[in-house]
Amino acid sequence: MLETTSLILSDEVATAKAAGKPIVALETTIVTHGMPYPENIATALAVEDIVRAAGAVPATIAIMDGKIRVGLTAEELERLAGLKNVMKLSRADLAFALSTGRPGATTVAATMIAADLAGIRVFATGGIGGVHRGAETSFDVSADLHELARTPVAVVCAGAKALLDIPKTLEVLETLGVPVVTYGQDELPAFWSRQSGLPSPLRLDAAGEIAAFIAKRDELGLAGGVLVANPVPAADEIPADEMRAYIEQAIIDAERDKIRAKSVTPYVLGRILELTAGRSLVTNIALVKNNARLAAEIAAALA
Ligand code: PSU
Repeated sequence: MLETTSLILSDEVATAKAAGKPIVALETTIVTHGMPYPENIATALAVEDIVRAAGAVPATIAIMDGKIRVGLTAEELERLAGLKNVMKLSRADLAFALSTGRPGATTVAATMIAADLAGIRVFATGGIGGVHRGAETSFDVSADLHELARTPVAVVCAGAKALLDIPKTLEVLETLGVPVVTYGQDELPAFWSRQSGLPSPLRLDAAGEIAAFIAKRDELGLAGGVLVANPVPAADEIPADEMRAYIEQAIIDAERDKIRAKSVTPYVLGRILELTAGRSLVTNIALVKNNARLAAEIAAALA
């Protein structure tokens, strides 16, 4: 582990590290920018319990009081969710939050950086950022993709969020040398839906196989992480045919309201929540829990 004065591990995480127990990193942008209150807190705590029940230790990451906190108490999570002006942090501004003392939630990119500093290899989230629709003119490509290319953390997600341009997201991941492994099916999942219409570049059917793949990449000294795409359980999905109209409407609304850069994803997620009358949130919660379970199994197989 890289010890820095900016990094603080909770007692639970520090004890797990010392004992060589499996640890799963969890992000906080989903709490502050991805889900409404109080479902955000309830989900974050439930996800931690799922990780524990699967035999691993959760490490929820955020920037508070000028420190990277790896492992938060329920009270600290509540405090973070209740703060105004919490920054949505990525690689570019993580250190800014530390130097200015501003509170910050970590995106996939910033959570990977913090997890790597803390020596944590596996991270569960909902969906990664990617290439936005219209990126050929806006150039809006999430820093999550470049982080996956350079930081050795396996990210378990339910695919790229379907509001993105998924074919272009896959192309960029391929160019960057990031392996995309779908768990248990041939087709890449699309966050709220099990189907994306696109074949997954790679497929594995067991956590142990995913751990073995990660270990082989380490042996070869390959930089970067692995993206694991875990389809939302069938009982919880919103089929892709049905999601399409909601997503298109939400994107039209975002353009009308001139939403740009970091605000696009939170805005579109919020609009889709309204358009689906809350169903998208139920699906989002289910897929995050499902990802936490698989991440804990992968972490246990690696440990
Ligand atoms: N997963 C969810 N909801 C979210 C996110 C992930 O279920 O809100 C967050 C992650 O932190 C991811 C971010 O890094 O959305 C992507 O933001 P952008 O598209 O602006 O890069």
